[in-house]
Amino acid sequence: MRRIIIDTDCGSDDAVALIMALKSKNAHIEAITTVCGNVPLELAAKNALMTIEITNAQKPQLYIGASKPLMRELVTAVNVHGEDGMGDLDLIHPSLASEKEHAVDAILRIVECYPDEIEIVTIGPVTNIALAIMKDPATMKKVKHIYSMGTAGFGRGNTTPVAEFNVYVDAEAYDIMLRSNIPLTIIGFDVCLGDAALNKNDMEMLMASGKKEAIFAIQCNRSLLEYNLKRSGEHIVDLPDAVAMGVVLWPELMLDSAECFCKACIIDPSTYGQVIVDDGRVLAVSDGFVNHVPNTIVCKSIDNETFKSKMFRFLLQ
Ligand SMILES: [Ca+2]
Repeated sequence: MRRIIIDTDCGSDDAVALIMALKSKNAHIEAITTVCGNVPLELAAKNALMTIEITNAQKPQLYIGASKPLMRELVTAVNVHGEDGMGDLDLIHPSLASEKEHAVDAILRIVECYPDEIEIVTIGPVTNIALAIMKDPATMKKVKHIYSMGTAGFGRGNTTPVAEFNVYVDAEAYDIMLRSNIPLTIIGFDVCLGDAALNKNDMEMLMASGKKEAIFAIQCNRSLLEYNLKRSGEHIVDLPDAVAMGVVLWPELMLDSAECFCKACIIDPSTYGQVIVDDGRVLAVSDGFVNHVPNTIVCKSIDNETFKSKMFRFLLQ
């Protein structure tokens, strides 16, 4: 049985990813830890607790982590996911409660308990991960693998022309994670679009199913749908965190990947949060990996059809 910790800034696409993970029969969710990002910290915890409560599956404990990025003020995405991060439908009245222990301490304790077994899935800014690395780098060396939904991958940013949201919120933290030498797989925003997104037919099918988790997954993404309709006229809900969780739960979804040297830009405001993804190719004045060692595996494409059918099976169980 795999042992997984999920670190989330629980907005609406995080909720779908959590439902998938909680329902997995092959992964034991050792803890859910929360971080500020899509929404402020308090709402991230409420939204995650709500999702645990509504999902008829594993009920892991929840630990609250960082309330602000390492060096900057918090930038949220409430314009995308709603003021409450879950479509502003007043869905949030969890009766479950969080644990007292800080998320960073919980991560370190659990990793120490299961050395070289813990896989961490980050579906928000990685402030908690960076804090854990700074607090106890020796323990964090015992993390088996980190899967990160973050960066624009080989595509364009979604928050600035070059930066993806999770990195943009706390690029210093991402920089620390990239330099940590913990085995890392990145699922970038570029592979979460197109046919990986829910279309109108998918949403109608899930809503008509009468299944609680499926309806919740669509309802909580209402603001995201409206944002996409307004921005591009497309009736779609993109679920980057669910795609990343799919790659974690079903590795065969990743059709193509590359070992890369990734570097977070943290100095210049115009490139803040950009992650340079160097796949080692020799360019005019770039010499491939001669001066660098690859520090990540970056996902290049996924099997969208299989992802969606597996996700639907979990939502409709
Ligand atoms: Ca997220």
